[in-house]
Amino acid sequence: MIAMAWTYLPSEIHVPAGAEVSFVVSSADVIHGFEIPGTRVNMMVIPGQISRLTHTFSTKGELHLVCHEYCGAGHQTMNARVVVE
Ligand SMILES: [Cu+2]
Repeated sequence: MIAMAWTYLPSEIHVPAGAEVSFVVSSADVIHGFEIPGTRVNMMVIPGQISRLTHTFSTKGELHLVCHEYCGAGHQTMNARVVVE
């Protein structure tokens, strides 16, 4: 995924429940956060670097991916949807 002010691309992802999912993320502009509250998915996204993290979602449902590092005027609106199916 790509993080940029103030969204993630893609802004919605579908992942399988019970499978190990690898997130590979970079930033197109400034430092952003990458957090899915209620899970251990939590990392910084830094321009020029690739952030990687694996996670297994055990239950189906819709989760929100949010930016937890202040990145400018639209920071509080920066999110994406993660659908575990
Ligand atoms: Cu932000």
